[in-house]
Amino acid sequence: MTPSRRRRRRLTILATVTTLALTGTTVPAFADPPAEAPEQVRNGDFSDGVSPWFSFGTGPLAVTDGQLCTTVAGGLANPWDAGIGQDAVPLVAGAEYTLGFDVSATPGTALRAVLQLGAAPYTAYATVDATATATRTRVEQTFTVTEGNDAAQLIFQIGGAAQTQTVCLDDVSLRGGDPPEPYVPDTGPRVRVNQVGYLPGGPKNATVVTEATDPLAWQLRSAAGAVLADGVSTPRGMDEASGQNVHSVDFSTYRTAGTGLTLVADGETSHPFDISGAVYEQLRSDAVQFFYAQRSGIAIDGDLIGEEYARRAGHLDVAPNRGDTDVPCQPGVCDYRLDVRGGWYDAGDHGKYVVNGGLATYQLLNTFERTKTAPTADGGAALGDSTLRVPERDNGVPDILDEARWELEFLLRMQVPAGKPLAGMAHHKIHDRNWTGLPLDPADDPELRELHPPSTAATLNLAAVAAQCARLFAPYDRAFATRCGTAAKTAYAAAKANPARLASPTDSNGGGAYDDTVVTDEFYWAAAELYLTTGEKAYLTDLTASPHHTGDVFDVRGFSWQGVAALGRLDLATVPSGLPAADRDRIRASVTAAADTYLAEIADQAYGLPMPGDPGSYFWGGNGNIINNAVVMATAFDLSGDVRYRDGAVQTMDYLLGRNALNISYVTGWGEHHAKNQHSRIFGNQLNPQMPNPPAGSLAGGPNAALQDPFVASLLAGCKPQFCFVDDIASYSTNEVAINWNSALTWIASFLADQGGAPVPTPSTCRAEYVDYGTWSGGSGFTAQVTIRNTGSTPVNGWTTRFAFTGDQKLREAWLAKAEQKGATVTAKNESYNARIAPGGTVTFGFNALTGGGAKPAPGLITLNGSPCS
Ligand code: 9MR
Repeated sequence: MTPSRRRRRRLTILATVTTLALTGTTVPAFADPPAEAPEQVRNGDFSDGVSPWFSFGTGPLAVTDGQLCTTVAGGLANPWDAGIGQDAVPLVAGAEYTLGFDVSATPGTALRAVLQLGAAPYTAYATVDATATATRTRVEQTFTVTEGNDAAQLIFQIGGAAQTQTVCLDDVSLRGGDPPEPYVPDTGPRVRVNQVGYLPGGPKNATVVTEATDPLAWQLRSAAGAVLADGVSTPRGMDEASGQNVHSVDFSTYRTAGTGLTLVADGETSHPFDISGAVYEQLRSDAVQFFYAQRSGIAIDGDLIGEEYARRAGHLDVAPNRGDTDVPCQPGVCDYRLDVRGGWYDAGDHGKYVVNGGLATYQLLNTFERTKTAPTADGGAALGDSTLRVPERDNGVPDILDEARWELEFLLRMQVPAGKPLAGMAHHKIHDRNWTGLPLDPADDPELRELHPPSTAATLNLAAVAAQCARLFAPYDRAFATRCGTAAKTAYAAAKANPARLASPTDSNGGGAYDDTVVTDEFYWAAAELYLTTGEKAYLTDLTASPHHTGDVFDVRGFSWQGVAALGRLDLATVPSGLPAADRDRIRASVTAAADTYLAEIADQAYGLPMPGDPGSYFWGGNGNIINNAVVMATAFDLSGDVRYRDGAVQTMDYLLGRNALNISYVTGWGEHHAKNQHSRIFGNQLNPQMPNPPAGSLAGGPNAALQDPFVASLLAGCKPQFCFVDDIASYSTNEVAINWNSALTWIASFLADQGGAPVPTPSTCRAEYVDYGTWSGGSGFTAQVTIRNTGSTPVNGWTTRFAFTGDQKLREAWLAKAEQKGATVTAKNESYNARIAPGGTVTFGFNALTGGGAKPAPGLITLNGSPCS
């Protein structure tokens, strides 16, 4: 700043600061801080749009002619009943700052800028009072703060005027304090491992960051330091994703269980890890627990998940909440109000979005559905009733279905009621009218909640998961299953009648847009789920006519909420259906072909993850996509029994749990050094020590080379893809929590937990034939017969075979086998007289069953002693 400009500024201060509040912590000063004083406010000129500014008690925040403007109603009781602010402003005790801003208000009002603790007791560190008129004026004030806070809140309190105002701000600046430290992440030892551990029978890989170009000696050491195994590394050269010269280490041949092991190479000792069949057992339950902690509309019970997570019910219209039991639409969108209580908060915000809720619900339901047929899943016992931390424990329903139902009930409420315009469609989302600050307990959110327009994508998400609900809940709650089935059909029909109602990409005030211009994939997914549930030809016709039925749906960069054709494809591959065998085989082959692509990517990447190394492969929420590639590999394993696919899924987890450039586990509470400051209004510990960190098992979004929030835009400029992440609550584009990422984690954690103790199924040595002899008693029951042929070269001595009904079919009695049914899964064991199946020989058993509702195709997957039969 030139001296003359400085003088001009001082004159402005004297001319425009009407009141200088002398609070206990504010000391006025009229000396300029050094000209080079660092800027502490992000996006103060609004050149990047609204973010990271938030507001409360105002109309929508918008950038107009380069200024941030909003409206505020007259007659509010207090100045702090409406405000505009930003979080995570660092203040150093004893340092001098100059706060400056341009402001105008029409017709005109007093306002107050406060630097404060962003949560009760809202300690003020500095306060500047000003008067805004219709003429844009600059306000500047210099002061010393006596109390520091690494992440204070800057708030412009603009409530309390008698008349309604339009307020605009520009060039907001807080100069002073410490220059931002050059950011150097703490990456710990240069030997990068899965910090949690490895399965005894699984792959064991690590990465060493080194200058060395020749192979390095490595040693696997016990907790006491004894050398358990050794070998040499493989130089891999420069890794594109990290910009590092690296070697890889493979110690898969060491299979003995142990704890506190380390890997030593190049003079560095890795973080400790275990080798154990149980490494993923607890993650199965932790990953689901996240959903309970995110529940809206119910008090969170500390006895269930820890006292620090206990909180009041959010958004049940108890003041200051204004939702969600009687929510209006955005102006002009509808003339009715809906009760849309419940569901999960999407992520770090308090929004609830049908699109993303759909994917997350699908994955929880599919985590369960997999257990019905997957050879290693033990019939779902580990996700059954009273196994997880949900308040509905002990109700006779598998706990993972209970958790999914919390969102399903919400999704059903989002459907436009009969008799209203667009009846049967689903509203795209419901959220706060404006972005709120952090942290914020849901029960304290004062913002108006609004329903946004119905969309085709949301409607098809509802159709798809409601169809899943209909078949999966059928054995447990017939009435609920029927309600889901009806909603699914109505939604699908409404989407067909309104195929191009797209959510607006600019509708992102107070919540995410979740816009999507291509909905053919949603149509495919919904048709697939409806067909699998009902067996009805109309849905089969629609899904086979879809370009996605034969197109490549498995992107090398994974799938997420915007592209959901893979969900339909995966379910058509695994859920029993009447699809012609050739088509089913083609679909299954497409899953294994995609898994082959991901395996090739793993082999290419020195950090062993199934994602390319270019910056475009590191995007917002990419950790979810990476896991979803593992889901495809895991499904390929479930279908084929080929352990290369299982190992690909297992190895993907190494990357997420520490084998990466930052040496960080992206799952809270898992691994020596793990992410714990994810962007969240609920888990706001970094901003308010009274609040908790995210619960163990919460997945961070992950490195995002596009640096899409102002915090990382300045902190990490120029980062190599794997370094484009910071464990700071301010970074929503790299480090948020979200239901669709934790649903991917839930799926894979359950799969991985199943691999620990499970014997590795040998590729199939049996062929199964299922013959349905048709219905009797007016259609209420049917008779079927199963024949198993031993296609191996050794006799089978004692057999257990398993298959699953699609919906509510109920086994009545079996002959030539001892059979029982749990949920939809049937297990049949030999009688004493037919225990042996000679090579090339067969056994046959039969049964009578009640038809129930929905489709009753031949089970697509029948296992013999844990191995899938062809
Ligand atoms: O996960 C979403 C990501 O794919 C988008 O690129 C991003 C920007 O539109 O939005 C992400 O979703 C956020 C949503 O919009 C609002 N709630 C938090 C979600 C996770 O960051």
